Amino acid sequence: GGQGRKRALISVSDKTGVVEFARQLEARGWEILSTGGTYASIVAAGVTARQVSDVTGFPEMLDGRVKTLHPAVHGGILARREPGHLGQLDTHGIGTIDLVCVNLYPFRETVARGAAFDEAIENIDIGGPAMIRSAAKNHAGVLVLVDPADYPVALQDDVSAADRQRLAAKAYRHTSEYDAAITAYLEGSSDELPTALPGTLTLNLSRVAEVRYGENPHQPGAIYRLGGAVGPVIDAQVVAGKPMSFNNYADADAAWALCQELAAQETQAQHGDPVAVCVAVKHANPCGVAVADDAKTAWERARDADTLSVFGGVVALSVPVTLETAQATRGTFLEVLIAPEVTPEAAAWFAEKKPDLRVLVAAPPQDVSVLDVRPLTGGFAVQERDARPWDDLCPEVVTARQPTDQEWHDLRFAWAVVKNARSNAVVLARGGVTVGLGAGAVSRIWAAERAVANAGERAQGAVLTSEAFFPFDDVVRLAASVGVTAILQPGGAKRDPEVIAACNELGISMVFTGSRHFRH
Ligand code: 93A
Repeated sequence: GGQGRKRALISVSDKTGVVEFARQLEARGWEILSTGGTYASIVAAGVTARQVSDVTGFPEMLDGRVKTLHPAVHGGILARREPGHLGQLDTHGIGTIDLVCVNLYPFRETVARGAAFDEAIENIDIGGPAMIRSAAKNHAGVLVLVDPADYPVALQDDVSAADRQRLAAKAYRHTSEYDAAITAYLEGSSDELPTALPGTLTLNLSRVAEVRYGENPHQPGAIYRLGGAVGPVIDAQVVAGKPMSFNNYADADAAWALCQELAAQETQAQHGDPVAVCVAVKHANPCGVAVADDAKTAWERARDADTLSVFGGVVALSVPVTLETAQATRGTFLEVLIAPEVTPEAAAWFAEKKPDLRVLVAAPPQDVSVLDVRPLTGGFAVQERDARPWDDLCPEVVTARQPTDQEWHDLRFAWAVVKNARSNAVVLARGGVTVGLGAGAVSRIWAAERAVANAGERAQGAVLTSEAFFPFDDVVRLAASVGVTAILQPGGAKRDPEVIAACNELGISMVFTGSRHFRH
């Protein structure tokens, strides 16, 4: 029976801290069961242990594919700690297992170092996840450990029910992420294994800049750096103008991110010919975006896209700002201008003519993984930033009419803009310039109405993009009534057939991307 010594089963690929942990368990009177490699390491360090094969009565088989998949193991883990189940264990001579310490074959690591298919498959752990899931199911009676960081918890005299449940939840997260990595590999997206977010984020924050106040004068604020990261805006060089404000940082970051994304996309679309992209942002939303052959034209087009909203805006340019471009900003009140370079003449002109304008030279690009963090009272919601490029999509034309080449170009341009606007968002664009934007609307038709009103006459021949699907055909009908000729949206709504039928009836092209881009 299992009523005597407590028993721990230890089977780990990552052997970090395991010897010390086993030693501590032994000192506390635990019996230790272990699989081949783990057994060898802990016994070599002088800790007493028993082989699992000794308990199952079976040797490890099939090159290790079957080591722990046995009733003597799973019975010992899964039995409820009550007479009925314990009696059955006794009948079969099975002892309870009260602690399961397992981490899995290094599948991700094996794939990441470019191993061959067969080796990747061999690194799919079966017995490990089975034990983890068994122990997590029976966490009322069994401790489950999948992370060396949790070993100390298990050495406490009494582990609380809340801690047991937390460890169980962590265990299922561990196995589900493991399966997600295998799924991604087998689906053929091996170079994009989901870099899952860790269970605990250690945030090393250091203050990089002071601001007078936060979003409003009554709110204290400051700017922090995460770890040792270098950011294009937080580390930008301010070559002219007043100190940056809290809102300036936020808007400049948004403007720069979209500007860089579009510049990369448009340069590729032009087969490597350099292009100039200009993004004007107001309150974190793009208000005018344009691509052109040179900086001055890009700026003028972005400005003229919405002459009203650009007032007090934050502007990013993807190419160096020369005196000529600087002078073209005369007559427009701007808060911030950010570019990869500002010539000395341009900087001098700004300093003299627009002393309040903050002129920033963005810090050179760094390979920083960008987490998207939203404040929650008492914490944060954290996700990877939506950095999906156009090439990731499989756009599908769902209408009789195909978009023209120019429309395709505009759809792709407007797609980059709409996914960088607050949901619900609709963007109208034509000839590489946004002509109407509706962002941050609480219904899709309102976003579309805003964009169409913005565009006025310019909607004629424009394309329309939406970051999420159309629940009804109303946006299509509105778009057609003002002369829009092509629409791009994720698709996937219940009424897609009605939406497509409306396009066909009205002679509009529609492209489905299959990819939603909420940004709240
Ligand atoms: O090949 S398995 O899926 N079959 C099993 O029965 C099994 N039991 C434990 N892999 C199995 N394990 C895994 O072996 C554990 O998850 C752990 O990662 C590894 C430890 O093996 P060793 O102790 O021999 O180094």
